[in-house]
Amino acid sequence: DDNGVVHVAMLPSAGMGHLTPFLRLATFFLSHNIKVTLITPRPTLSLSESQLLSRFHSSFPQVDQINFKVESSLFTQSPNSHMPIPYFQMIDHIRTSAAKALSPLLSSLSPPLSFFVSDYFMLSSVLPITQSLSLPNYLLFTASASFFALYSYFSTLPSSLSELEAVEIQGIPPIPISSIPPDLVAPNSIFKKVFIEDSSQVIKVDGIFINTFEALEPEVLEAVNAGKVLTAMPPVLPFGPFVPCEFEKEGDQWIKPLKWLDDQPRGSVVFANFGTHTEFGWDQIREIADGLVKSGSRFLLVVKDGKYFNGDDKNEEVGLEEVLGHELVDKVRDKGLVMKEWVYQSGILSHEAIGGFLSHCGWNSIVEAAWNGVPIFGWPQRGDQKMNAEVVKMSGWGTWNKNWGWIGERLVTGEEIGDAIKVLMNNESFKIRASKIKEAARKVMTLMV
Ligand code: BUP
Repeated sequence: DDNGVVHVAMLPSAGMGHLTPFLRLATFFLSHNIKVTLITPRPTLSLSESQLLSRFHSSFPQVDQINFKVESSLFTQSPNSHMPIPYFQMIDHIRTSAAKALSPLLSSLSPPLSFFVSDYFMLSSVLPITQSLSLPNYLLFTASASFFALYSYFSTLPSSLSELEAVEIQGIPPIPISSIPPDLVAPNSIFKKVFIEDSSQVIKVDGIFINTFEALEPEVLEAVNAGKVLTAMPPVLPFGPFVPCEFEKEGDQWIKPLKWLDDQPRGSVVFANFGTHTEFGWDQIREIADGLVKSGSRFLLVVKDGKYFNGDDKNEEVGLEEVLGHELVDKVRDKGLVMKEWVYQSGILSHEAIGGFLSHCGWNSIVEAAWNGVPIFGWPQRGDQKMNAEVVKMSGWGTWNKNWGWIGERLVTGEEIGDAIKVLMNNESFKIRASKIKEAARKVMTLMV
């Protein structure tokens, strides 16, 4: 404005994988004296999101907080702080509600906005509004640059992908159809509808922030910015790695696993955590525990409790004794720690006792592992995760097994999981490559701040 105040409004969509990078980018703006207004849809999808938002706002009271109500006939009971409904249904409702609520909100902000950063899942709801206000509109793409290439190219692809072997985009390696999110291959999903609606709008934004960096995805970043993917591509800004912030630590519960790790030898522990959407059946959890024991490594396993995660609010106690049986529980206790709650993942990954990460390959998890130089064995479950696992494999600091399939396709046995962990923990070249990636990540950060 006239007084020289730069003011940004930011609009995340739903899910921790979207909210976390938004808040990390917000802290970056704050540290550069930019005024931030955070606009969030309420209720949130998970309890973790509403808790993270409260911690963020108490750490940064200078951030203006605006909530808008998500209208949905699915919210029948009294409004909760969070609403466990299917992810893309929630996204669909947020899109419709934002399109109605935003216009009066944005034009009344003071000082007037300098620019707007919206989630990529919100693009076609937001763009007509920012355009009518002549407000520069940036996207925060919370996934990889590889997935961004697919997203921006998507509207030029044939409407049915199922007959193709692979998606070929100039300048990047072909993406096998088996690695494309199943919801984009299926004929009529909400995800596909969102993708098609938004993909053709990408050229209208002023720029795209991505939580990635040159050394992590060199080829793709070159291709998108050289106009190989779309000739009219706006500037794509590799703005990562987004680093974890103090406010992310939840209550006291983050301390326990770190204390346990303090007693383990350097590089000896495999960390197994599968993200905020993954709901394994008990039979699969039993195989995971068995595999961890068979691997011979020490381990830190997170088995989720529904209320902290998306899509399940049963909040049932996990009866590990019942699920695993006494014998396995004893073996597990010998070598590992099992956490049933939300853990401070980026803190765990930074602990020197961690030697490897058995991960679902959510993009934030991958960038956090890169930041800390932790090799990954990928067990992608859904969405963009196979493409993310491939990014890790291509840069040589981990691998994944294509035969494990998407979640629920088949039971992955303890034997297979045990063997995978042995590969992960004993591969010297993964370690060397991972420390190179870490070095590159730290270098980018010194340039940025
Ligand atoms: Br689970 C879990 N603690 O216990 P991703 C996750 N996280 O701090 P997503 C914790 O949540 P997709 C836990 O560090 C990361 O910042 C984790 O984001 C944090 O996966 C975030 O890795 C999870 O992108 O799935 O959101 O589960 O993004 O693939 O849809």
